[in-house]
Amino acid sequence: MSTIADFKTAFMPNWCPGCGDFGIWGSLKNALVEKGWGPTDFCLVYGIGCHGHMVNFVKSYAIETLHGRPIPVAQGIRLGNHKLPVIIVAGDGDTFGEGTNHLVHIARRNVKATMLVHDNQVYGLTTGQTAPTAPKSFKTKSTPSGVLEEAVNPIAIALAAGATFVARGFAGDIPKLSKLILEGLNHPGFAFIDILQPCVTFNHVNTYAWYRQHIYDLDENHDVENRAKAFEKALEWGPKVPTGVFYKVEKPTYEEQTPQLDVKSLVEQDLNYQNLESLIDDLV
Ligand SMILES: Cc1ncc(C[n+]2csc(CCOP(=O)(O)OP(=O)(O)O)c2C)c(N)n1
Ligand code: SF4
Ligand SMILES: [Mg+2]
Repeated sequence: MSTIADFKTAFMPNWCPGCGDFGIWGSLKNALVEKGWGPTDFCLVYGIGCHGHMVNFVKSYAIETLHGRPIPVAQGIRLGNHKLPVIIVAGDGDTFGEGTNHLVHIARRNVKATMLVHDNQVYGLTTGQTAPTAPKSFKTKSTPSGVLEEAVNPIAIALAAGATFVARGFAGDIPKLSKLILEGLNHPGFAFIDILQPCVTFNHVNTYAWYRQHIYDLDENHDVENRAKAFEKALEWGPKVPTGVFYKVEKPTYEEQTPQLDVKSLVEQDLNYQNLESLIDDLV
């Protein structure tokens, strides 16, 4: 059993007042408490961005990686110690700019990890440039005449790549987001959660008010095992923006299919008996 206080650090968040990151921070801690995990029961892997500052505000095993690279680090942790649950906290820049390829591969491998994408449509930390999730025509300091490209569709990319749990949450609804994150933590495979996160400083289009007017919950009639239906819902964006679980199926994980991890995790294995001399001889 744990309590919210167990995750307290010496630092208070330095996000802009009203930032959607606060909602994700609170929801994650709620989900961890509900799951019954304490700070040493899992590892948080962060990218670089405003979201990554959370490394200072949640007490746990954690690593703040490079911009775009939290996914490969998380996969490395899983292969080294697949008994340690991993949660990836990434930005939309992290995930769909420099790190896009990694998302495709972790999804098709079905590595057991829960991924929370802080989707604010901008590069918050570097002061508001356009992210690949920004809508066409969106004006920022890096696109003063408006974005020329179409926005990437995080849900459709995760589905196409083969993610076994694909969901969208909203940072402005902490009770629902806490539940969704818990569902992601409980999923026995790769769980991708795109979280609509208002950036109150640099995104004056997708505000809390905008989301509240446009989002709706996928209802209980939505068949979460129907991938085609999930794609259909993924393409809805505009007057209506669906939130909730789009897709959820169970498949063997990468770790389960790796024979070297059958008996023990790599960190538990004794490396002394390995004689690598002949291998080295072959290479020299
Ligand atoms: C390899 C590398 N490339 C670029 C940067 C510069 N950089 C730091 S944060 C950032 C963008 C962050 O945007 P996002 O991932 O959306 O996170 P947010 O700040 O919006 O939470 C960039 C481009 C960096 N630190 N390292
Ligand atoms: S710049 Fe945006 S994302 Fe970063 S802390 Fe401020 S409101 Fe949040
Ligand atoms: Mg961002």
